[in-house]
Amino acid sequence: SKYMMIDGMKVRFSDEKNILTVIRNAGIDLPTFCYYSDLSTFGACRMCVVEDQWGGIIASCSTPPKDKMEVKTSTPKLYHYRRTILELLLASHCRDCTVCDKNGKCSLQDLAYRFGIRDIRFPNSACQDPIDNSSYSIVRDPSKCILCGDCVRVCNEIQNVGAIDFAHRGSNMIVSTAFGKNIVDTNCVNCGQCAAVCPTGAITIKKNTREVWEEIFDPKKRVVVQIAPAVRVALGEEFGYAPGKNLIGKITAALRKIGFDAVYDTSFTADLTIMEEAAELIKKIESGNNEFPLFTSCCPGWVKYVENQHPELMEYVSTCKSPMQMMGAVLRDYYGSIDKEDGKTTVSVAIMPCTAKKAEAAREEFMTEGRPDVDYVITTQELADMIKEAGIVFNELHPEGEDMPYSLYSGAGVIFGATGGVMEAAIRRVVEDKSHQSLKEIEYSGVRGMKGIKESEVPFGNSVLRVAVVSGLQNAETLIKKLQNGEVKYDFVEVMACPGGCIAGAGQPFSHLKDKKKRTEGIYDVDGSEQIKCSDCNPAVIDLYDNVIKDRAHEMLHVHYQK
Ligand code: HC1
Ligand code: SF4
Repeated sequence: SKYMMIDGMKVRFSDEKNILTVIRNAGIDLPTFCYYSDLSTFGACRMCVVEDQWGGIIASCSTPPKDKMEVKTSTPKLYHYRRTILELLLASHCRDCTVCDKNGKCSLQDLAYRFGIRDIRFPNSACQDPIDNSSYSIVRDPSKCILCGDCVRVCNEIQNVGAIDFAHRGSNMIVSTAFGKNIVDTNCVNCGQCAAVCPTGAITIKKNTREVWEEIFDPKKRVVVQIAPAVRVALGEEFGYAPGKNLIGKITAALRKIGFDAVYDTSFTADLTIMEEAAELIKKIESGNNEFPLFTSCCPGWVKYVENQHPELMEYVSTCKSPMQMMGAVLRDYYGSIDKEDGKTTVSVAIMPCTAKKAEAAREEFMTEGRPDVDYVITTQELADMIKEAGIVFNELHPEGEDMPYSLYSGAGVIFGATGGVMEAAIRRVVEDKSHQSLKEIEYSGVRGMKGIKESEVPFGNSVLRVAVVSGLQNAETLIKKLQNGEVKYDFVEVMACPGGCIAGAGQPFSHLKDKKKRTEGIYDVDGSEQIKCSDCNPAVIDLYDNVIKDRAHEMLHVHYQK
């Protein structure tokens, strides 16, 4: 077998694509700013340099391993080289770390500390371009950009959006939108994946915690909150728990301590979504209008993408509101009369793994009498911030149950948080046989797993239901191309903008692929121990239809996007 000599140590390798991976596998934490295994290799930051046996300096991220190759990772030359890079980066960087949104989670700050940088030999030349605060989801601060290009590559390669790119040359180079427009005026879909990979504070997630605190402090307000499926298996990472640990009980306790008046579960309205979406699917199939599939509509990044790049497909996107917006509508309806009685105003907050949900909540279509149905969306990370700010010792909280009636969910509702979950939930709804055996067959039909594009066929009446599941908008684009040139045909397609689905949303704690897999397992474990497996068996859903929605399903649960 092949091996390399790393710092005099024999390290075997097989098909690793670069020596950086071999070195990291050997337990050496070589620093990088611009390397992500699922993006193309850029080789710009030069932090991962190593010395070869002839004293040459090479970037380990862009050098493939060769048999019997010798490298050193820590030499006087490398020590000075890396420190100089850091000093140069810090010289062109706004350094107001104490009030930076990325304070404590910034790779540049971490490495400056790790390498003991205390003074900088070069004058400060940070970019003076203004902060772009125009988006509901992300904030761009060019003075914090180190030109690693991670955001540019994620936006292009993973999302096929290309809202941001390098502009100008040489020392004037910046990351910018086309024509320097505000990000809100571009085709950005608000997925936040650029902020998730940004190593510094150059692109961060827009925070709404200050507004939520003010509402909680206001005695005339009743502040109710809904919590998305994916949040429960990731929030713990901010408090030392392993990824995938379901902490819904502790989260509920924390939300009550923070001062929320009622806690509801978006998994409940995920069940409601399935009821409506399955009905829509069956109606579409029966109508014979089957050239294009029905597409899911719960991911606002995807909806925006269709509006921007494929308006011709908009008519095939389900008219169902997302579970978050369905809950928004249900809660407005429920608290409307209560507000009249006690003179309080109900404020509706949602905790989501997602940054695009902030933009979704602000859409015109989700306003009732000039007010958004969901007033504020905060991310998993922002909730962790609020818990810390309040001084709550999260790990010592005793689990509590959420509030009835809008918190009872089936396993189908909760698996929405993982890629393929909406599809699996819908299949459970439409199959006649809901036995354990049948549900297991659906589980193994190919809808689960982290693959970017999945296909499956399940028995449906006298025929089959042809389905596909995609995550990552580049994958969605690939599928759309195939559909449009007739290569493939489906009845129903689930699309989530973030690779891996909501568990990998940009609002979650920063994660690698292995963490995402653990969160996915965590979500399926919740489903595994639920007694109710199918949305149509959820008694709270049945009750809501019978006693509240009645003939108002169309106005309460559906939307017509009018860009
Ligand atoms: Fe999702 Fe959804 S599953 S979109 O991934 O349909 O954000 O978790 O809340 O609305 O339920 C996100 C997660 C979430 C909605 C549901
Ligand atoms: Fe691109 Fe998503 Fe960032 Fe918008 S939020 S710039 S679409 S990566």
